[in-house]
Amino acid sequence: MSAVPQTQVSKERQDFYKRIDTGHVAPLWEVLHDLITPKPKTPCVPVAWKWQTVLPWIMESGQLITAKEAERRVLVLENPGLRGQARATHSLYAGLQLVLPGEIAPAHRHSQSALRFIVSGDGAYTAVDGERVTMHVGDFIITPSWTWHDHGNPSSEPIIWMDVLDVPIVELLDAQFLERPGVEKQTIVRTEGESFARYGNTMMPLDYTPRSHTSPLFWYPYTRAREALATLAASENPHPCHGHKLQYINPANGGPAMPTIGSFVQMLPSGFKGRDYRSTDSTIFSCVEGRGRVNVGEQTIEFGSKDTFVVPSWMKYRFEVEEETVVFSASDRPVQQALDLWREEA
Ligand code: 1HN
Repeated sequence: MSAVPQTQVSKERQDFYKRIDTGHVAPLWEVLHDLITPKPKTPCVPVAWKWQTVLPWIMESGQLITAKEAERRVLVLENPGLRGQARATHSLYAGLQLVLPGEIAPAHRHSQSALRFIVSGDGAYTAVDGERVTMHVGDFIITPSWTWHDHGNPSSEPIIWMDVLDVPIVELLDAQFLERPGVEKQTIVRTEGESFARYGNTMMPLDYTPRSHTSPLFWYPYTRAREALATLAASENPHPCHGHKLQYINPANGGPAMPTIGSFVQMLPSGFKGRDYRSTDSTIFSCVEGRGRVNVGEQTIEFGSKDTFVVPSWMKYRFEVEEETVVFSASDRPVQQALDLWREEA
């Protein structure tokens, strides 16, 4: 087996390749070195989207198209290494969605799973399978695969959140489905807060039987996450790479909130100088509070509240902050772990 690039290709071999090409057949040895590499070879590159840069564009989009006409008024965060593919990383889609006061983003459902991480605004809602939840900055909300969802903003201020979807994963598997009900808003069949009461208090209904791998809890309020991080920061030593870091889970099985997207929140205490870390899951970060720097490979990304940035697969990175900083993140880690592919190195 020769896994080195074939430089001089003889006339005899070229003729052979041409003949087999007509039958849709190709020689592996010409491409093997590119297919199986000693370490991850991702097209994804480190990148940051600064809030001060994107906010004016998001607000401008609000003048150009309504949420209804757009179906979803979102500016896609495209990784510079993946332009034109609507991807923030090789496996995940990310975008910033705007819903203006009085607007509705109409109901639909799709096989792709989505998360919403609220960046700016207060008092808009999303409805998931017949239950509304009011959104606040820092809240983590999931829209599981094939659940009806619509968004509305009865508040007096614009709301902006980050969407992360497993679009590229579902596309790879050719398992896309989308349905529109033909009505703008789904029928609300549950009281706001019902799911949280049932699944969000370290208790479960006695007769709970899982219908999927996804969490039955769809709203993870920032107040709870913030409180947990503050308590940890006061009681444990920070992890040398991650500070104080927690993952959002499915309370029914302890696994990730969604089977395709892992989601995390971490507090970096003031003066934190993290050690180098890398893992095979390219990760999308959104800074909630504070500010700092992340050194990724040769680059230094300065970030502050509401900025988004990406760390690609297997690139060493480390955090440094002067003030206490909270960062949300999402990646394809659950997929890699389910397939025994995930690796990390601290
Ligand atoms: C979608 O359904 C939403 O429901 C947002 O808010 C972004 C990006 C790609 C495909 C579907 C939403 C999306 C999306």
